[in-house]
Amino acid sequence: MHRRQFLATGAAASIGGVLPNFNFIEERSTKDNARHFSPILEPIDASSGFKEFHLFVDLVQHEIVPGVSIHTLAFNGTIPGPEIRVNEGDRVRVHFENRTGLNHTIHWHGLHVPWRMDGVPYMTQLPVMPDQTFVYEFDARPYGTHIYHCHWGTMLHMQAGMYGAIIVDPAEGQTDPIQNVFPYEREYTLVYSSHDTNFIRNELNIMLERMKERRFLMQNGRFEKERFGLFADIDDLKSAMAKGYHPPYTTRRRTSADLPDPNFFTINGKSYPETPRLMIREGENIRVRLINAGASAHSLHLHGTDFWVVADDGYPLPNPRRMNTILLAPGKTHDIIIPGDNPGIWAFHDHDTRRATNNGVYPGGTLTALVYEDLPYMDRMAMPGMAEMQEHDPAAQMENASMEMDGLTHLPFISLDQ
Ligand SMILES: [Cu+2]
Repeated sequence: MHRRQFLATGAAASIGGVLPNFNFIEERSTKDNARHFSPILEPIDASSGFKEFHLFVDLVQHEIVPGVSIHTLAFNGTIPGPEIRVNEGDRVRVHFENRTGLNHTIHWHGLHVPWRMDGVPYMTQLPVMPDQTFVYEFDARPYGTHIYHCHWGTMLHMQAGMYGAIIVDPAEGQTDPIQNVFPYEREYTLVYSSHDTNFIRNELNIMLERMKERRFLMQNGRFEKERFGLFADIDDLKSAMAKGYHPPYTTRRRTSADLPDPNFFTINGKSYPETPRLMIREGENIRVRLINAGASAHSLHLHGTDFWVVADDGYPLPNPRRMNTILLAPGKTHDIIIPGDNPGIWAFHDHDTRRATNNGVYPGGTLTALVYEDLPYMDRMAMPGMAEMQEHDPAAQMENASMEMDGLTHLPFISLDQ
């Protein structure tokens, strides 16, 4: 038997189950880890007096974890969409181009934009239809961590991937109110979401077919608003019903089997083991912006220390609160400060453990870790319990021996190479 094969068999045997499993924090340098965060969107033009950005939506193939890719919707080709950073008071212009066969809008969640820029279809604007570009224009306010997302068919479009972070920094020349209280140099944005991959695939196919039909009928002057559920007001609906129109909720009932039942839980579009890590050094504070762009709540717990909750929906809290578990409800943002006061490698995970799985299999989901970059090499390599395990478990002993032959002394840990 090949050594690698033996190693895999040994690992499965030692957990006593039939499920293939893995448990590791892979080797990842700080530089590699940086790739697990969204790039910041570059303005296209600053000469107009506006900070102008270009966002587009297209169908993409997105990998959640190795072996699981979905065909879905994304802003600028990535999930989440790129991070937009502006300063308070900036005049902002976003050219939003629809490259798909579906309708979309953008809602600026937490920002106080003019109402016609709020992105709610048929309430504040018409949907941005296939091949159209819509220009959103607003002043960036208030300060803080916010979200942008599609507001058309949100049950599908948001979990499909149409969300991102929009962060309003203090006005140019002003210092950050949180920086004033908790000096920090590094910050991380973690955007949480949950996805039902079957629901996304089925609904996207249905919607694309429906839009094809709608476009065909419109082009041929045979578009009937009833067929697409478009009514001017409640009387319009009632008169259509008097003529035989049945609203879909009267003819069928969707059960939990038809509604989204998420099987993947992501941070920045990826599930464990591909989740971003929080890198820290002893003595420093890091700022972490937690955003929930999904429809599941996350009860996030940090091992090893407490963090300070410093902002709620973007607003700096006058009295920061110290805790180790925070409920991140759908649509919420919280900023936390983690002090580097207990060197180690510490789990940071959802305490609703169903959300620490991939397709129901643990470990996975939003599991991640706070990792000290300056942890001494020997501390990282010496795994407590390893010696005892070798003494009493012949399988583990053999497994470890074969790992040594492969040039590994112990289970793979995080590499601290810069
Ligand atoms: Cu959309």
